[in-house]
Amino acid sequence: MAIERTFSILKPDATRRNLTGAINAKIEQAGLRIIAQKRVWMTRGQAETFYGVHRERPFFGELVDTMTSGPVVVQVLEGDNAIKKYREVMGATNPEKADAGTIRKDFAVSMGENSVHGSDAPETAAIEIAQWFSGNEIVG
Ligand code: 3AN
Repeated sequence: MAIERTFSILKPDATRRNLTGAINAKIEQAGLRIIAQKRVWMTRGQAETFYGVHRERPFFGELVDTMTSGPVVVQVLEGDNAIKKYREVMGATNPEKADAGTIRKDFAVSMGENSVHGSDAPETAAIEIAQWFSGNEIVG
């Protein structure tokens, strides 16, 4: 199996409800290592850049509002097939459709406030990690 890195965000709905530790426990229980982590409050510009692929979607404004409504925790996760594994741990985008035991099933409020983000492919993981971390902040 390939050791991969993925980018994760614990969203404002999660930090607001003091769920950082509970979500990190699920991440670590799945065998993923948190090799970089910091708490930041995104500017609108940072959120618009981060979600640039969704710029034309009807929910873009709501997404940027939500992501800038409070602090987030940005992370780099490492492990075997980390991108796919973290998406399994996260659960479906719509928490009503998420499998039992996933982060979104247990913690998400709605489609917009769905507690976590995880990269969807190696190329996007590399871009997202580079937006938030410099090399010496990642200790694998
Ligand atoms: P995922 O985060 O599961 O990869 P994407 O990439 O389709 O999902 O969507 C990015 C983010 O946009 C989601 N995490 C969610 O917060 C928000 N989002 C997606 N679809 C909707 C929707 N129909 N209404 C509101 N927010 C949405």
